Amino acid sequence: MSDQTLTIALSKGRIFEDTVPLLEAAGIEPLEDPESSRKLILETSLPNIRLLIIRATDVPTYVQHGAADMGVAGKDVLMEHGGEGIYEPLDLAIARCRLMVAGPKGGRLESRHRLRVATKFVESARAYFSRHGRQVEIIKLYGSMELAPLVGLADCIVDLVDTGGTLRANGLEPWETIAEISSRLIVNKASMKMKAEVVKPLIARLKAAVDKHSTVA
Ligand code: PRT
Ligand code: MG
Repeated sequence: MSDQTLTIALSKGRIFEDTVPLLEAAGIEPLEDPESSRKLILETSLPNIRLLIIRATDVPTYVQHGAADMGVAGKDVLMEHGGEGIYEPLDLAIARCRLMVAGPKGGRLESRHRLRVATKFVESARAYFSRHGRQVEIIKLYGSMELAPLVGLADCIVDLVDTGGTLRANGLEPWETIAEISSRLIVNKASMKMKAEVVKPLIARLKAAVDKHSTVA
């Protein structure tokens, strides 16, 4: 029989917090809290299932290469990664937000020629502006994108927006929506086949948890 232990990759913070109730509904309880423990590998109440705690943007990479069998990642992160070697069987409907173009209040996208766009979502931004036939110069940043238009580094930004509070606090406003974002369950393509006996029932249990959760909410 093949090895039926299962490794699930997750990031700390909002994804971990929103995924734990779904895992618990599927019968999997983490034995430690990553916010208080420094461990990167967490055991669970099921001896054959463990969790890896890694950076959100690294989750698809671990799953693609089979270092984790499964993972939870934002659609934003998956769009940047490209999805090679990965199945995306389930929308977990958690950590929802929008990927948006945003800029200074009262500014307009149409009025500019070669826009300078600051973002960490280089692939999604490039694809979006090219779909709309717009010439842009993409400036790659790793965080605090809101600062870029304020100091003349860029005309606008592409970033995730939830409440809009971060934009407002910096004199910016949303201009256009690129995509509705939620977190997805992802599965390594080989694990889906080789570990079908544990992977498939777990996907089904998580789907039931998501369905139940979304009818309550
Ligand atoms: O923090 P780290 O650099 O390790 O990685 P990360 O920022 O990718 O991880 P994390 O945990 O912050 O986000 C994980 C995932 O949560 C993202 O990939 C998204 O899919 C999802 N998500 C949902 C969000 C938000 N909502 C969100 N609001 N991720 C980030 N934000 C940030 C946004 O970038 C902006 O700075 O919150 C700010 C905007 O929020 P509002 O409410 O002010 O609009
Ligand atoms: Mg963050």
